[in-house]
Amino acid sequence: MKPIKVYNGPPGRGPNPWKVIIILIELDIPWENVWIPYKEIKQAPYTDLNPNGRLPVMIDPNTGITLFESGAIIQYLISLYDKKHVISYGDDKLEEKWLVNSWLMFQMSGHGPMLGQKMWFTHFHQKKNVTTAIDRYANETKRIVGVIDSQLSKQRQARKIPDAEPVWLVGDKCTYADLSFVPWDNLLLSSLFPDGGFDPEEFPEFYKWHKNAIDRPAVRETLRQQEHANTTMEDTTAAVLPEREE
Ligand SMILES: N[C@@H](CCC(=O)N[C@@H](CS)C(=O)NCC(=O)O)C(=O)O
Repeated sequence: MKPIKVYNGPPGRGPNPWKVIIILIELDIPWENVWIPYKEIKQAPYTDLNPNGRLPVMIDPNTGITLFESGAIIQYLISLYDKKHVISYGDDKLEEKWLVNSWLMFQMSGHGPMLGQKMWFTHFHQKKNVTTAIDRYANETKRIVGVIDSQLSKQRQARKIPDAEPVWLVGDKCTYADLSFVPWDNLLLSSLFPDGGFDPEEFPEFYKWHKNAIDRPAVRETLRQQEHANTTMEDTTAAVLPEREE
C-alpha cells in the first residue's frame, strides 16, 4: 500500500491534521506528512485541493481520492480501511455504528469550532481582552465538556463499568469518535485556559477518558510526533494572523 498523504502546517500546532493521523496510526496504514507553510494554504494550488484553504487535506494514492475536512477524511478511512471494525462498529451493531457518527459530527460542529474560537480570542485576536467573546467561548467549551462527561457517566452506569476501567462514548470500545476529540482536548488541558477558569477535575469522567485515550500507543505516537514537529520546525502560523496592535 502506498502511503496516504496528510497536508499539515509547520510547526504542526493545529489539531485537525493530527485527528486524521491518529486514525491512520490506529489502523496501521502507511502515511506521510506533506508540510505546507501557512502562507500557501489560501491560494492555488492548495485551494484546488481544499477550496476552504485550511488543513488538513488527504490524498490517497491507492484510490486517487483527495479529500478535505478532517471528519470527512476520517469517515473515508474508516469506510475503506477499518473492515475489521477495530475502531468502528459494523452493521451487526447498527445503532452503535451510527451513534459513533453522531459523536464525530458533534466534535466537528460543536467541540472543534467552540474550542477553536476560545483559542482565537484568548491567544490571537488583535484586540486583547474581548471579555464577552472570551466568556462566551469559555462557557461553551465547559458546556461541551459537560455533555461529554455526562455521556461517559451514563455509559458507566448503564454498562456497570467499575470506576478504574475505561469508558467510551459509544458501546464497549474506543472508536474513531473518541479519538477525534484528542488533539483539541490536549490543548484544552494545556493552553486554552492560561489564566485558569477550567478545572478538568470538575469533569471527572471527561478527564479519565482523555487520559485513557492518550495512553493508547497510536495516540502516544501521534502526540510524540506533534511535539517533535512543534519543537523542531519553523513556525509559519503568523501568516494567518492579523497584524497585532501594540
Ligand atoms: N473543519 C476543518 C477545520 C480546519 C482548520 O481550521 N484547520 C486549521 C489548522 S488545525 C487551519 O487550517 N487554520 C488556518 C486558518 O485558520 O486559516 C477540519 O476539521 O478540517
